[in-house]
Amino acid sequence: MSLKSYQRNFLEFAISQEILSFGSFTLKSGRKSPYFFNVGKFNKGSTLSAIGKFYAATLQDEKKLDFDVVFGPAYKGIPLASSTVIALSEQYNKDVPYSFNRKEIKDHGEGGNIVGAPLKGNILILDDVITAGTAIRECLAIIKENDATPVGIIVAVDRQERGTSEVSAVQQIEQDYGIPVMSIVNLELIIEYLKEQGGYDEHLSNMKEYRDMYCIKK
Ligand code: OMP
Repeated sequence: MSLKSYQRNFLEFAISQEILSFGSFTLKSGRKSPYFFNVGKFNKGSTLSAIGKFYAATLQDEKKLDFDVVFGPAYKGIPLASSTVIALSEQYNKDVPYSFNRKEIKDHGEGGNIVGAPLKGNILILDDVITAGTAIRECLAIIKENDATPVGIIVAVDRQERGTSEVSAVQQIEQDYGIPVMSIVNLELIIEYLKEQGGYDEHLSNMKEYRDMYCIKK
């Protein structure tokens, strides 16, 4: 697997903004990880605008998907989906509807728990990170409850971690739902980038150890 230029730019940007950081982090799964991708650090206009462009570039580059609506699950998917549809409109002249869910049911005003474009037709789910796939499976359930059809998923980082079988969480979702899962980068590409840059020896050996323990073998 080799890095494309937008992936290299993305990693340079994410590391410089400390969105991708190295150290010791406890994940939702309880695993102790030597790296973490923190969407909470997209906390100003320039970084949020940049991340939308990276998602949009990946969508342009990856399998051509026929989708009607981009769905950004609450909470972290909301600004990411918003910034991606802005990038699709401004950079690729694609005016894509988008929506997101409320975590709390609203029973007054317009009611319901979907905000934005109606959740109908072919849906592209856009979220931050897939580790075990729990968050994405919850989101797929929301799409199904609304009688819409999930046709693809895009995340910034596929951590390539195994769940209960020998395939990764992403591969398991692709098999279970029959839809593609795209990512701007994955663990393999992050390792590739660190090697290419040099000076990350300690982090690299921790990342490789983690990969051997929890991730799929390429
Ligand atoms: P899964 O639901 O196990 O796929 O974990 C994905 C979620 O974990 C993300 O939506 C984040 O809330 C969180 N997470 C990160 O944000 N960045 C990481 O690098 C790793 C995780 C994580 O806890 O696994």
